[in-house]
Amino acid sequence: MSEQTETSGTDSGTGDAAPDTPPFRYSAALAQDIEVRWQDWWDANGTFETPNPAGPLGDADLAAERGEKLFVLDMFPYPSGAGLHVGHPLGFIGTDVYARFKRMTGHNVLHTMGFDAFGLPAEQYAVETGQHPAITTNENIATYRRQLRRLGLAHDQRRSISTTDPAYYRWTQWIFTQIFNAWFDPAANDGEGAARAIGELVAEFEIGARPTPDGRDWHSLTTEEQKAIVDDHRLAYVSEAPVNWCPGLGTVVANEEVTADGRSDRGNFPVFKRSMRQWMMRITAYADRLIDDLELLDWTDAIKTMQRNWIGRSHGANVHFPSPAGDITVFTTRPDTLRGASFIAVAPDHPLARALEAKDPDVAAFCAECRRLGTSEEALETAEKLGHDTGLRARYPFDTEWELPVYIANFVLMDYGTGAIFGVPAHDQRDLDFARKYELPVIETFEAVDDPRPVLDQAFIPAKDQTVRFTRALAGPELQTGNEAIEAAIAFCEQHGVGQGVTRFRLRDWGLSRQRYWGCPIPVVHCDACGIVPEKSENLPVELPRDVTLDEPGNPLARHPTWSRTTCPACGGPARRETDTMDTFVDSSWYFARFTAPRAETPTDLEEAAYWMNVDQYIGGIEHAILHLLYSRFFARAMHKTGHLPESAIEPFEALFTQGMVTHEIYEKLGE
Ligand code: ANZ
Ligand code: ZN
Repeated sequence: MSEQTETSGTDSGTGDAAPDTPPFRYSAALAQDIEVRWQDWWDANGTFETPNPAGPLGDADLAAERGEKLFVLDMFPYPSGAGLHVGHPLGFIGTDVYARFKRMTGHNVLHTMGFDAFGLPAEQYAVETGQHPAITTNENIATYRRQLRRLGLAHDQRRSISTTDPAYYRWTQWIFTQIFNAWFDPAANDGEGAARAIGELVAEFEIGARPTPDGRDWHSLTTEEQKAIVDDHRLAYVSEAPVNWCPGLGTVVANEEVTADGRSDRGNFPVFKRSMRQWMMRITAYADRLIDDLELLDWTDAIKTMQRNWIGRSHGANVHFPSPAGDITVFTTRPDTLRGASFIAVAPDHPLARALEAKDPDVAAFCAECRRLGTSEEALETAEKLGHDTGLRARYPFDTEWELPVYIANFVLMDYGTGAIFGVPAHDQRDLDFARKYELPVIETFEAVDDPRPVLDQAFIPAKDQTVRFTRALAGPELQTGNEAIEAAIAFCEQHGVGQGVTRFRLRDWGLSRQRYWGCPIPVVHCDACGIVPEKSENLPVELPRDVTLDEPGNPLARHPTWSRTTCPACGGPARRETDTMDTFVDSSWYFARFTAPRAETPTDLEEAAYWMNVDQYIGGIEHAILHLLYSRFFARAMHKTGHLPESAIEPFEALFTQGMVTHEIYEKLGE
């Protein structure tokens, strides 16, 4: 956006205008004069300040006089060095017009703008230029503020926050410690499941009301063993997890930050999958709720579908195939096709493949090739399907005579289901391609009722609610829908002790560790005596040190000479601070709640939050339609638990609109 005001030309309306120019022509200069004058007036008079019903920004009478509350929210921007881009005003002006209309027609409208200001670009800029990220960020925010003001947007400035402000991230850290001190009890809340305090879990173990994972008596365990069990339950926990590691940036990056050809969208450095120690949030505990509660929302079907697919709930069965190397357990959503199985395939990282790899150089070479080609879902979509016959034979669980070859296959993912499948070429296209390639039998288990025809190049995959004729049913009548047949097959497997019904999710826990400086510090310490201990709330925020070296690879916090040295909040002994910082998605998971009471000495003020929430209209980019919304929905549930959001706000965004993007094509059409 241009900051310049055009004052050239005969239209300028100032100075020695041509005699036939009217004195008050609405020229750029006159517009400038009027707008700036009013913008000054609005600022001086707090025209766009919106009263809370109580508290520091409170004015109960004024709030009542203005009318019904309305919360209009834009997705807050990352303040980049280039200033606002053309897409920002597209959304911001839309919400501003709407907010103004509502204000003029009797509503108390909350409309403000914050800055999602932690993150890699400022840090990369520091690496390149030596300018400290705090300086860059503050300059960029100042630019954005100036530009937003020039647009004349009616924002309540008093509520504007930056996620980099310690007064904000103090509460981001505090919420993190609450999540750390909680666990998910699936039995709570009449079997719906709910978060509970970690102390209650410990108490249940102590009195023997809850068995330990391996059944040993709680009191016979060492303190370390007890701690490990408790840590395994926490909603925020440390784990070894596969991550996108980007050596060029020296940090883990999110899936969204990786391009289709496996490079970082920032800097274009190669990205590798590797296992690393990571802080995680147990968002998967909420998978069912996060899917089911979508029903309540006034969002487009497209976005709901995106959320649903991302969470990816699959109902099916784990089925065990005996083999000389032990049982191979596969996950299937179509147990009704079991009688059409013609092979077993395991992932290259499956324990069975690993064991064979150590003994058999051919297997080792094949697995190495698979890893080289990449094992991400995206990479596998397009890659050629490759298999290696291990020579091992698995027994069909219902029939001692029938044996299936066991392959290692590149299209089987280790981190989905059990990392092993049974292949049914007749009813799965990928399995069919694989069977044709490796000359495996194609065995049909059902056919179309009206127009049965043999499977040749095209697998027969009817909708699950379509009735088909079973020619080789595992259980149930000849004519049944897929859904009926699946349920019958699960029951049959359970009766015969060869499998169990299970529900699986594609959703993974949220890995939030970043090995970078410009992020919110994870507020825990590591103590040799006590393990991982959250920082006391009176010691929050754990502030970033200012004096860091950004010109070498690696994590600037980890190499800071003194910052990580501290004392343990539990025992007072020497301890080390966590040097990972948080994914910026954490910062943006609750900013809207902070807007309701930006000066509260708690994350929010429940009274204000209850008045303002939910967000009545949220507007932003479709690129945030998955993770940002999912994480915010998770945080809202956590904040309800801690008493900082009302129960009605566990779905924080009532209505959502994605404004689309300004593209070159539109630009060209406008020019026509
Ligand atoms: C046998 C079968 C027969 C399958 C059939 C499908 C059709 P969704 O719906 O996405 O959950 N599968 C299971 N684990 C896998 C893994 N780790 N990597 C790759 N594929 C995997 O997909 C579930 C189906 O995907 C499962 O059901 C399994 O193939 C495959 F006619 O089992 B099915
Ligand atoms: Zn300690």
